[in-house]
Amino acid sequence: MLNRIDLRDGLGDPRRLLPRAQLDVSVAVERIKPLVEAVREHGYPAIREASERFDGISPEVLRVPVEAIAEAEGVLDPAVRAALLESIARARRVHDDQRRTDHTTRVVPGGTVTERWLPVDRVGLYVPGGLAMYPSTVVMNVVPAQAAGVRSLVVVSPPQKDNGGLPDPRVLAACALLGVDEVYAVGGAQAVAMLAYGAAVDPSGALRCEPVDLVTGPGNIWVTAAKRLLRGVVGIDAEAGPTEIAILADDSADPAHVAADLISQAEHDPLAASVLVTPSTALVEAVERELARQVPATKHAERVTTALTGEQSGVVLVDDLEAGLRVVDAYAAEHLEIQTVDAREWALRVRNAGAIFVGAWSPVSLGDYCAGSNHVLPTGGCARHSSGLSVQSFLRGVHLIEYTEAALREVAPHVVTLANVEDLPAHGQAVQARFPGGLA
Ligand code: HSO
Ligand code: ZN
Repeated sequence: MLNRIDLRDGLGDPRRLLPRAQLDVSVAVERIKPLVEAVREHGYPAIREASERFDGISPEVLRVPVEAIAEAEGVLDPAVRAALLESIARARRVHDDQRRTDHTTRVVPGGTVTERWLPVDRVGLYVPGGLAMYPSTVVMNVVPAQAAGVRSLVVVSPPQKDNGGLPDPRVLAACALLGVDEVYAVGGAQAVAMLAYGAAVDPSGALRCEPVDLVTGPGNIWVTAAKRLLRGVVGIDAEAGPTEIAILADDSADPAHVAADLISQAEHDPLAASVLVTPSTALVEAVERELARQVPATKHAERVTTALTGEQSGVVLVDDLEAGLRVVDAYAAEHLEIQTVDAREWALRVRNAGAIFVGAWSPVSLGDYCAGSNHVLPTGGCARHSSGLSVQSFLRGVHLIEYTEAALREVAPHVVTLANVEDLPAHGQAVQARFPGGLA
């Protein structure tokens, strides 16, 4: 069922031969421009109109009442509650550990540079609500923001017809468990525009969503397009595309597990990518047999089949694991599993991946929910230059520069020389003015 790409005998450049979902975000950007402009200009009525059009519903008051958030927690299934609390606790353990402390470097006697890590003041966290509901994504956005010390955080999530226009109750319950009380029933590009510009959120204009400084979280192509368009007005995390799993495996891998893991991420989206990279034709045959058995039995078989048979998914046959390593590095998957002998050694040699799942007992699904790691990860090859969401995503490093008179005097001639080389003599003068008696 999987496409086959044969890279054995060094055939071709892996970067060009590997499949990837083709999403044209720039076309989507053009399409949403009028909507974003309308939200900037008119606020509330434009948001309502867009929600009605795209989600088929919109509550009159866009801010979710705190009572509704508390109520959602109250009616939460105890097993779901326990699982979410476990997910939160593990994520907190990891993300609290990522906190950075201020650091002072003594450059010369009397001259220091201190790097201070300051949380962003106010952030907007996008929680999708399309083909699936994502209370786990609330956890993955909120936990690092809170660990970073963000004081004001708001969650936005699309209104659901079957919840009277409020976001999914399990999303609201996750907000309650995390102590988030500012939630808006708004999704899509209109949500990102509301976060960027701020807007009234009720007919009278008494309630408002104030603009945020940073928007994070995954979303569909319209959300991604809005993030791209509004970058600069607000900060954004990486642009999120359809989810991806690559598995580097050898004969030691269990084909039933490999197939199950490929299916697990294909379940997200017909455009999801599932890629197996292996030197073992025996494994490929066994995985195909497993797929033939497991896919028809899975709940979202149609979506999974579309994803697995799409051009973005497939098997890449390589000469050996060394060649496989080059392929997975070129592909830079959002999620990379290593199911080989000596998995950890191979994992440590990987250069490009959003997150690496090492060995037989660390499947991507564990990371999606309960490993403690973050599941908001770079897709589409962005792992070559970007990282997943972490405490760092919500911090800014600010330098404090502190020099004494003697330390400035000592380096002043170099500053003056560099200023003159750039034909910016007033820069040099700003230093010389402090030493009217000359520098010597
Ligand atoms: N695999 C998705 C995250 C997720 N999975 C949420 C289940 N729920 C992108 O990393
Ligand atoms: Zn997932």
